[in-house]
Amino acid sequence: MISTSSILDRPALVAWYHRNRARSRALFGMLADEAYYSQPIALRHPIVFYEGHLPAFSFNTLVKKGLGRPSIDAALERLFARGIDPDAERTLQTAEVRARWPTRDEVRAFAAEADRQVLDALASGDVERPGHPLLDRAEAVFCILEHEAMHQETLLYMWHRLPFEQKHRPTEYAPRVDGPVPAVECIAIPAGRATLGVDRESIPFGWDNERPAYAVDVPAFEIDRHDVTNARFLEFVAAGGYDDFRWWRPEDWRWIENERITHPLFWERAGDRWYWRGMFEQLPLPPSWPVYVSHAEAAAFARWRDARLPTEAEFQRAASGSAPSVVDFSSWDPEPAGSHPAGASAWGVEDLIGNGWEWTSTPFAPFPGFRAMASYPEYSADFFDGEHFVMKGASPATARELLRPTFRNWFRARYPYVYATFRCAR
Ligand code: AVJ
Ligand code: FE
Repeated sequence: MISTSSILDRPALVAWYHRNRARSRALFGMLADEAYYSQPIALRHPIVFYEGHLPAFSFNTLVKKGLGRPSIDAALERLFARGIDPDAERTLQTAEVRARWPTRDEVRAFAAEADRQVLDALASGDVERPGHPLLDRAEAVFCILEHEAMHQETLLYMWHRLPFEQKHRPTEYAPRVDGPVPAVECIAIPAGRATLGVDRESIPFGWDNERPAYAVDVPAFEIDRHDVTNARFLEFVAAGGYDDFRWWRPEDWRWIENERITHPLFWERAGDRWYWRGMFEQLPLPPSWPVYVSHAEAAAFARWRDARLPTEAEFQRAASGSAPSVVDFSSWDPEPAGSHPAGASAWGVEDLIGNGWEWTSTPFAPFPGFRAMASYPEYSADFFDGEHFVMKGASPATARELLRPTFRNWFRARYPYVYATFRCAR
C-alpha cells in the first residue's frame, strides 16, 4: 500500500523529544537539591512530581494507551499521571510530602525507562494509524511533545517563586531593562472577520480546544499598541485601585480583601520603593516592562481606565500578521514593551505574540463542534467551567513549537503566577 499522506517525520520527532528532554533536564538541573520536594506554588504539586510527570505522561499516552504496551511501574504511572490546576491549596507539610513521593533516584530510573520506550516508539513504532482514536494523524505523538513543551513554562513560573539562592544563575545572563516607557497609543481596528479555530486536517496537530475551524465577525474596536507597563500600572496602584471595590468583580474583590492583596505578585516593596521579582534577582521595578498580573487585576485596571480587556476574537483580529517577539526561552524575564516593533501585527499592534501571554475577557469554552481528543480527553473539557479565561499569544517561556495562531491557553481569574500581561480595548 502506498502511503502518500504520512505526516510522520520520525527523525524530526525524535529530535524534538530529545530537545524537550534536554531542556527539562537543564531546568531541573538549575535547582539546589533542597528545592526538590518543595512546593513553590501551594496550588501545584511539589517539584518532584514534575520530573516524574513529564516522562510518565509521554509513556502513559503514547506507549501504554496508544500502542497498548504493558506498564513499567503502575503505581508511579498513576502517581505521576496528572497534576494541574487544583482549586484548593494543598496543606501538606514538607515532611509528609517527602514521605509520599519517591526518591529522586527512583524518579530518574523510571524516567530513563519511559524515555527509552517513548524514543523506541517514535523511531520505529506503529504510531500513525488512520482511524485509530489516538494514533490517527499520530495525535498522541504531538500531544506528548507539546505537553512537555508547555510544562517547561509551568516549571519556569514555579522556579520564579523559589528563593534566589536555590537557583543557579546562568553566568552570561542579564535582564534587559533599558528602553523608555512607550507612550499610550490606541489603534483602531475596523470591523471584519477573525479566524479562531482550525480544522483537524489543515495542520499537523492542534489541541481539541482549537478545533474545528471557527470564524467570527468582529465589530470595530480600539486596542492599545503596547502592553500595560509597570509604569502605567503603578498609577493604578498609587490611585488606590486595590482599595476600591468599584473596579473589581465581586468574586475578585473578595480575593483582594481576603488575601490582603495590594499589588501584583511580581512586585515587591522594600522601604518606600518598588521592586520586580526577577528569575534570579530583585530589580528596581523596570518601568518599561509589561506588568504581569492575574486576570482579576488586569480587568480591574481596564475598568479603572474606562476600558475593558479585548475578547479572544478581538485579540485574534488585532494579531494577524504578527511575528513573535520575546519567546522560546530567549530571556528569563520580560523585555521593555515596544522594543520589538518588527513583530507588530498588520495593524501595528506590538508584542501580541511574545513578552507575556495576553489576558482576554473570553471565558474558556469549546468552539461549536468541539470533540474531546482521545489521547487526552480531560485536557480541555475539565476547564469549561466559566472560571477560566482565555490567554493568547506567548511569553518568554513559551516554546516556539506552540506559537501557532490557534493555540489557546487558559487560567483561573485569580491565578497570579503566570507570565501574563494585558492591554486595554474599547
Ligand atoms: C493549558 C497551560 C493551562 O498547565 O494547567 C499540562 C497545560 N495540561 N498538563 C496547565 C497542561 C496538562 C495546562 N495549560
Ligand atoms: Fe501535565
